Amino acid sequence: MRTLLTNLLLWTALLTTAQVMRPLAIPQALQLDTFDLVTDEHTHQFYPGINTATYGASAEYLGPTLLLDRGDTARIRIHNQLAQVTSMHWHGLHVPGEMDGGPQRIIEPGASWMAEFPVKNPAATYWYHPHPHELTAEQANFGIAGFIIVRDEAEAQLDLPRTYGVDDIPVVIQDRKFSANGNFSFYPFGDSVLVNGTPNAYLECPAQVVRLRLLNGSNARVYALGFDDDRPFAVIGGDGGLLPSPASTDRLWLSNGERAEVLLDLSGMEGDSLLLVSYGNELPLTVPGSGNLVWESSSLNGVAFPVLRIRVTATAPGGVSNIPEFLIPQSIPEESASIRTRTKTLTGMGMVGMGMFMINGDMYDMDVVNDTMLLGSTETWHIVNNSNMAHPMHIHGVSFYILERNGQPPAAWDRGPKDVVLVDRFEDVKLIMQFTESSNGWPYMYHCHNLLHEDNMMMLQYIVVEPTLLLPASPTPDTDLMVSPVPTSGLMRIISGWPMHDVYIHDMNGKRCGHAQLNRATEHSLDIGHLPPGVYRLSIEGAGTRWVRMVVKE
Ligand SMILES: [Cu+2]
Repeated sequence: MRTLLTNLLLWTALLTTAQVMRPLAIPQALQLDTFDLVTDEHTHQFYPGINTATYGASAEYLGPTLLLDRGDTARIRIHNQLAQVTSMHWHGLHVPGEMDGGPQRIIEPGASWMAEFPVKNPAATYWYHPHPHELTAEQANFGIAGFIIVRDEAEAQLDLPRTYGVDDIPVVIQDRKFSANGNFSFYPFGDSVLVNGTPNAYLECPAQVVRLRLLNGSNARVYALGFDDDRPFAVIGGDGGLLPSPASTDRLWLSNGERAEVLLDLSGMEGDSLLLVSYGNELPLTVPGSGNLVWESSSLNGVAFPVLRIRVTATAPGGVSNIPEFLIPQSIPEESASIRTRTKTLTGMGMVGMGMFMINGDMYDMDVVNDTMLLGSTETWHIVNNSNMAHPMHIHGVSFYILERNGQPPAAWDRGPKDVVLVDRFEDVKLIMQFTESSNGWPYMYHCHNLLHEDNMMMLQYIVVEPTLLLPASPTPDTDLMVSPVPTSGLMRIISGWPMHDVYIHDMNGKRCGHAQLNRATEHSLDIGHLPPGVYRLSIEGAGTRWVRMVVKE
């Protein structure tokens, strides 16, 4: 009874304080040689006097914004103080497989992991979040996520707002469900909108051009963003870089994991205010966040609701007064350069938070490599959605460009490099991408970024290998040695023109993981079915010499 009363009081407090506007929290921005992020459990008061159990990355909720310069080396150390395993993924960044922080790269409780990689991406807004197997949604829901802002010389040449927290504002939008005791209730949808962890947030902006770096950090909700007076705004960039020129629109959909940089001209508006709204009423019933009554309910579903109040203050010195006409020239790969077309068909039926969704009939299996790409190659993908709802599909390790949506060119603001694309029911979205990073034995994921679908195995993985690994498996005159097939699911045939003594298998870390004596045979069947997927080196000795072959286990 007492608990019930306490809960009721808390809940009433929550409701009454719910209407009070609060200044938008701006995550601390850090620029360091080596970043140290501690993932840990915390308590945070989103509403005064109400404690909510959270996770954070060196913060009570969310984490600092990491500032990186293109061309530099990023060093980020994760110290896991959670009671469970975690991992950390640099969403959108082109990093070698072993640094990508996928589900294989787990960090045990109490352990640390140092990620070190060259910053190759163009200037844009990226983010970090955990990616542990079946725990991504929970850990992200509790609050582990943060912005990564990459800067480069080309962007620095442009007359754009870039004073962090003044006219260049990170805006991560998350809906959260609070239970009566003040804690988060894990659910696909929330009834409270948090921006940078702030409920009922307002932001004071100078009366000039301001830049919002929008990120959908929600579990499942898609936002249809616009302003309350339907004013147009300029989209200058998407997930992985700036556009050739600003694209004007009065609505912008943002699906889970997607980013957009937006310029808003507030000149002459001092003392005025405007409201960023999500027009959930405009979403079709196939999109999570719409008024689809069959799915999990939320008071925000299918309605327009406020996201962020912008109050316009005096002009700040050195502000930007015009939206530039041109931004960054685009270098979209030519379709003629594509060496392969893959079709990824999404199937399944379910709810927003549950169900069984598949990609090409498969669900995630950490021991299966689903695709093998050649390093440097360009491919065309069709993502075809035959399931019952829209899915935000994310590909690690690359940026892609949308070529077509159901045969039509994409909207102007969707023409930049991206890593998440919302594919609605019955849509066929055609993408082009170049694989420029090696997986080095650590697969890259591609998956639905609805975090509940992702944790429910709507995810597959691929590796990127040197093209020489996959040359036709015929004996070459200089070696008279054939190893096939590559890639293999287990069994391989080794045929040589000379008697072989030994074959040694090493993984890419140089660890020996197999040896067979061949007793002067010229043919041998080797089974590596027991080894995890990845790239291995075979050393075959005989005839007074040693031949090395790289093989791929799928
Ligand atoms: Cu999905």
